[in-house]
Amino acid sequence: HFEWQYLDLLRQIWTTGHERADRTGVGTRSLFGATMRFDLSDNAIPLLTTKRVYWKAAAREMLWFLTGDTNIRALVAQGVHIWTDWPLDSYRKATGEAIDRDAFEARIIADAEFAARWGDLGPVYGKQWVNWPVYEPAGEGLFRKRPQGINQIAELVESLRNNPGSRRHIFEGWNVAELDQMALPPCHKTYQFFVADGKLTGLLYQRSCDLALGVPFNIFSAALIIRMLAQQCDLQPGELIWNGGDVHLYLNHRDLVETQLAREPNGAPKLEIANRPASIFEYAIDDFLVRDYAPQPHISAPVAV
Ligand code: DHF
Ligand code: TMP
Repeated sequence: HFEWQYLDLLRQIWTTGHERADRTGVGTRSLFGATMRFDLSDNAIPLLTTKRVYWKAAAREMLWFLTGDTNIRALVAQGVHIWTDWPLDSYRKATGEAIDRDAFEARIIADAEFAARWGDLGPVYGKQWVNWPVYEPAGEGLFRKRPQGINQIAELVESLRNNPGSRRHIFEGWNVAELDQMALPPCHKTYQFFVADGKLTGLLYQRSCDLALGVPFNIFSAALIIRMLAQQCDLQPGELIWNGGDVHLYLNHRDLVETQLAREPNGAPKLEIANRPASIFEYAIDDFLVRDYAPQPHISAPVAV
């Protein structure tokens, strides 16, 4: 079962990881450099079965990335809460107000100006993926920003269709010049693709990996974008190769780790894409159907901000 790779990594890091102080103050056990491979043929999707993963939140996040939006308002309006804690933390620190998460989200939805001021994550994933900024000379040593940046995703679709043998099928979130404006520098930062025998394989390089909370979302999302790209380019799905840099478990995830390691994978979830829209930018959440998913109960754990 594909999931043993994940469970083995969970066990290995919990038992032998380097214990380190981290940015959040929580502390982690950490392993540097890990790989998992997932077969995506016959609609197979790497969705964990040893705990319920809210795959629709991950799919909605992926669709939000593809719009280029970086404000959490559109996510919150769809009931997706995974990005709320970072703007909430900035807001609390800036104002000293002891607002709770639900009240903050309610204001983000009710008040567009408030959302514009407090809900933006900066030029993160979506912005870099579909609108990477470009500067052009404006004389006298000055530069101006082009109104429209580079759409890496549109260019990738073109290159997969027209030049499948290329070794340059990449999109990248790590815009060095803008890291300081981002709420968090990209974790899933580089995606590369490979076409052989009519199949599309993707490799994700993730520099920093919260194995318990983030990674279950990240592998599902990476498989999803491979499936969308394959459909748009008339290719079959090949594999997802996930490469982690700093792969860690937060020290306050002990209960999750012990509960999950006491379980065994069950079943083989499938992802069906029910429509083929005219472009990669026109998928809707209802186009995605997960079948044969009967996971074990969700395991909640605190997220380190
Ligand atoms: N910071 C940290 N420390 N870990 C992360 O995984 C992380 N991920 C981010 C932003 N910053 C991060 C964006 N992605 C959850 C999942 C993914 C995600 C952020 C949070 C999460 O909390 N998942 C829980 C609850 C999901 C829900 O209620 O919708 C889970 O159990 O999967
Ligand atoms: P860092 O920027 O100090 O590395 O902290 C980012 C944390 O968020 C780290 O624990 C990794 C985690 N993370 C994921 O695992 N997946 C994600 O998609 C995101 C956004 C963050």
